[in-house]
Amino acid sequence: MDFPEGFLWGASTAAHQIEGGNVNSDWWQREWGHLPGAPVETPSGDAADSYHRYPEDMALLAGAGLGTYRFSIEWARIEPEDGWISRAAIDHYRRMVATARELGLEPMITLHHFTNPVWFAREGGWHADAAADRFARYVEAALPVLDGVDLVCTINEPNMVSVLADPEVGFPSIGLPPGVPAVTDRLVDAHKRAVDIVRAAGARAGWSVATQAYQPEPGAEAVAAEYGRSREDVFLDAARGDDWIGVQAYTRTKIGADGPLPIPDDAERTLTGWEYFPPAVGDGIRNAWARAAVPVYVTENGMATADDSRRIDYTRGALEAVASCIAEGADVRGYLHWSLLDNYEWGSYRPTFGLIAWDRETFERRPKPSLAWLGEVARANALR
Ligand code: IFM
Repeated sequence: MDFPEGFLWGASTAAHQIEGGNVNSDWWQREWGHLPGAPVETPSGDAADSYHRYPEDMALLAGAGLGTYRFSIEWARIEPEDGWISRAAIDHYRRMVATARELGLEPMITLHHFTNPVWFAREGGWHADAAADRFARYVEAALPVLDGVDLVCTINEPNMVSVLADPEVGFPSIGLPPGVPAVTDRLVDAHKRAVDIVRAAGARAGWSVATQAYQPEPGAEAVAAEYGRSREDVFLDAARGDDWIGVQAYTRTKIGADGPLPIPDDAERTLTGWEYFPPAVGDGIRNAWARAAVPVYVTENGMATADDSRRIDYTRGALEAVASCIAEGADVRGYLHWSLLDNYEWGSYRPTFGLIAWDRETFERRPKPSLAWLGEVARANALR
């Protein structure tokens, strides 16, 4: 199974999940009970200390044979107070881009990955009328980081951001709450404004959507279509005219006459409680390609497991689905695995998604066999 020439291979991360010490973000403040929200099992703390150790992390990625690193820059570090821009934080992320380039990695930058500055949250977060203005101002301020960067993701999983705009909502293991319509509209507006800003700076802009593979039981087609509309399709439709769309797929959700169905008892589950279903990425690509009709990048895909050989099985299955979509005519241009490192899974460190583990005391990196395996696939640009 050969992949198209120029296909991008890599891995993704998000700042709050690996950097550590992201004290000015709303998530940190929630983790410690300083902002309202559902209690977490473990606060993020130092995370993987990738804020300091990113050169080593990037070197491991590049050394394995993977060519693209998607990472996010942290709004709460760049603009820790309303209207005040930290030049040091901008310089930090510029150094990350430079380091990626020195290592031969293509950096893909995400501008927003779930977390907001505390001051933004206190203003009402994405519920506030001024939210899109505030975000546009931040994107303008972050432009020096994007110098020479080709692919920029404005907002990661806006469908999850809309759901998480209600701080009491946690990540469900089945289905998804419908999101907040006014927040969804504001996110679309913020995205479109960010696309204009990013494009004017010379990069290609898109956003990445959590695709859930809503699969109807016979007779439940209309229910599934309605279920997916506000939770996924509205965000894919909004990507029409963008430079690309990101698909982030992990599992499927079966939909019956009354909505999402429980995962059967005999189905294999991952450490997040999701059904093991590698072809989910194919459903996501097909829906994204049909609706957005722009080049598709798989910007996240992977599995939380302590069994790394199962991670390889999962990824092989997912790549077979990617290859099928390409054979069917979808313009898929890259595959970025979630995640480069075991990371903070929004409340706990238990679900391990990483190609690389690390010691919780010393931060010593321990690459897993799956990193070398995916690197070999990337070098061959083929699945053998
Ligand atoms: O860890 C998350 C990531 O932040 C967004 N996409 C899904 C991943 C796994 O839950």
